[in-house]
Amino acid sequence: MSKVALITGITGQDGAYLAEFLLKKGYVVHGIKRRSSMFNTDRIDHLYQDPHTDHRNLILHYGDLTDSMNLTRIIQEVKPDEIYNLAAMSHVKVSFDTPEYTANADGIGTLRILEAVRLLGLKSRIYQASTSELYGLVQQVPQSETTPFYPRSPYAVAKLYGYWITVNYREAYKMHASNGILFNHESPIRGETFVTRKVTRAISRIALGMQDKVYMGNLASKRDWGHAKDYIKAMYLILQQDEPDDYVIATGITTTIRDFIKMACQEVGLEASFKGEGVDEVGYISGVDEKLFNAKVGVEYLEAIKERIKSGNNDIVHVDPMYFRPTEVDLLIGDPTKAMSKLNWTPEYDLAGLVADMMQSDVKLMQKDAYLNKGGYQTMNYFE
Ligand code: NDP
Ligand code: GDR
Repeated sequence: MSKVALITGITGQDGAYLAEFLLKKGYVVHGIKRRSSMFNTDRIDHLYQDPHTDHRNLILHYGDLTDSMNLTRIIQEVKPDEIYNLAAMSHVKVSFDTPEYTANADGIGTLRILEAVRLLGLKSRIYQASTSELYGLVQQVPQSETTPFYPRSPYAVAKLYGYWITVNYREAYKMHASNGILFNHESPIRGETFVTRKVTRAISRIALGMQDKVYMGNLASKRDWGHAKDYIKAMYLILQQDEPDDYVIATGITTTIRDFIKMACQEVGLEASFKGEGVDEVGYISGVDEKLFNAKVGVEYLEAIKERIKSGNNDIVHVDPMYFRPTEVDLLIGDPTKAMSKLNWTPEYDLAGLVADMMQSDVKLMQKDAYLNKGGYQTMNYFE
């Protein structure tokens, strides 16, 4: 008999990778997607199966983490062996604009799932998508399973409730419920308004001459970035353990946003430098490795870039305080020792590999946009 998994947030970055991973392992995968006025299944369309055919192993259900009855009915129908609760309003900055909704979806949403499993008397194992944002204001580094939490956003506070209600249901009702405290993880299908993807999209467009510059927020904050493909494997491993527990998943290496931008530029042969401080800081292209640029971007775009550098019109990054957060998380660096020893988890990608994967994908996407634009078709610009 195939194992049955239910993934909330299946249309998101992690949900899409996890669904593909579990399908390859022979699972029947059920996913909860939200009703939207437009199609919102781009990331899983390659896994889509016609609902009119028999023997599907990927089944989607309409639902929402704010709707208890909906969640309880789906869990009752599906009777999953494993539940991966990945759905969330996951943008830290946006959570300051929508704090109540974030608390409802990210905090109480977790309770709704735990309580549904308990009331239905199921033995489903539950994975809760906890986050390094719980650490917030720096108490100690590197951050491990024993580091105190100090959340710094409505998102992190909601996730704090999700974390502790998961621990509480595990202890109170002996449920197999675990937290993965995942540090930032990215990929070519990362949401476009998170910092890494915003950068890899913008640098690709700048290299292709489709955009002049990009406006960013705090360039000094530091993040421990891994690849989502590695991190979803940890989620799976956590639910395969005999005993439920909580694990930090991280790389142990931290990098500033500024250095991430430099790495993204380097990937396509552009040398980026920064001058100034705070809101006056500016990033500019100071050189080009022509061979690399031609290979990665295209020889037809080289002259324009060289001209920008020569003319001094070479600023590509400006700071706009609109992207600052009312309270920031300055430094994240995780200690994955427990996951490495107990789960036998090891990431395959390092940061350079992640940047290369994202840049390769975004350059290709933007080349397609450039081609469409030339043909007279308007493509989407994201300046958020
Ligand atoms: P995404 O933002 O890419 O995906 C979030 C998913 O949740 C989407 O499928 C979204 O649907 C869905 N969703 C949002 N609100 C609701 C709701 N009210 N009801 C049902 N579904 C909803 O996030 P990631 O894939 O990056 O992250 C997965 C989880 O892991 C999230 O809980 C996130 O907070 C957490 N996390 C992420 C980290 C990261 O670095 N990526 C690190 C640590 C934790 P739709 O597609 O319709 O918007
Ligand atoms: P984060 O990710 O808040 O860590 O949450 P994000 O990529 O949004 O920000 C990381 C850091 O970059 C700084 N920054 C900017 N961020 C955005 N989005 N846009 C900008 O223009 C910009 N400029 C600078 C931010 O201030 C911040 O310091 C992510 C989400 O996936 C959460 O759901 C998850 O829980 C955590 O990672 C771990």
